[in-house]
Amino acid sequence: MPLTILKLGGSVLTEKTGAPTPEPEAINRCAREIASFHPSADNQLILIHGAGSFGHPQARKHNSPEGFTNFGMIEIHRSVKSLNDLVIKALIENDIPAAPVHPFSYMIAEDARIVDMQTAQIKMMLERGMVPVLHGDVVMDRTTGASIISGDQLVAYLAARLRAARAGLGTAVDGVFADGTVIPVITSENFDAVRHHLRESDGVDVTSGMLGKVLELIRIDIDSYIFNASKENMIARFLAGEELGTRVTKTMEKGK
Ligand code: IP8
Repeated sequence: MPLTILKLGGSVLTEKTGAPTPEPEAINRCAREIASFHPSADNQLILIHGAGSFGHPQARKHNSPEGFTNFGMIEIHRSVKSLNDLVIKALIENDIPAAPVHPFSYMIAEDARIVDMQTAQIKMMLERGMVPVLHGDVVMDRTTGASIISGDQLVAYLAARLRAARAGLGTAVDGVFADGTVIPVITSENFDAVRHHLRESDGVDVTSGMLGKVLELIRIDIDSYIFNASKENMIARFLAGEELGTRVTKTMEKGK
């Protein structure tokens, strides 16, 4: 303890559109910055990454009114798993004991919301100083058969369930913008006033968009930050405890 949860967006790690294309330099830079945090049993870290071009185009291709076919689900999962392999490899090369944890294998959703997830393994990994690395994924869904769970939803779920001290969403933008400037704090108190500035998913992203990110983070009672992980050193600064980008939290009193 304490536990930090960091998500790296798919747009940071991959070329977001078109065929699955990683950004190896960005992946390595992220791994180097994470290494500077020295994750350990006393300084616990869970990493989550988005799918980028390894998941969104595939999910879009296989989405139909009848839901995902078995082979469609398998293709989506295998694709995002191959990005997870690249991330894990870069982390290990930077001396981080990173362990893959695939939501598809042990999570159940209802109507695209997580309802059942085993966390005992994750807790045991953290107690040993390992860094579990999860990702947005396709998962079995009791309502729809199968659904896409974003890394953002995983961040909020795990942060609440494992009582994280801090969470961060590293994106390719500086935070949540209103009229060209970054909004410093969003809480349930000012959410209605800023909501119209938040964009829903663009054409590529099958999940969140900025509105979805804020809606995930605002339900949980800890300080979360939406910041720019594409810029050098921002991940290291977030992990070192700095306030960056937009802070999102449930109520003003809980925040700093
Ligand atoms: O990139 C989406 O996760 P996200 C997961 O965190 C898939 O929204 C498979 C599209």
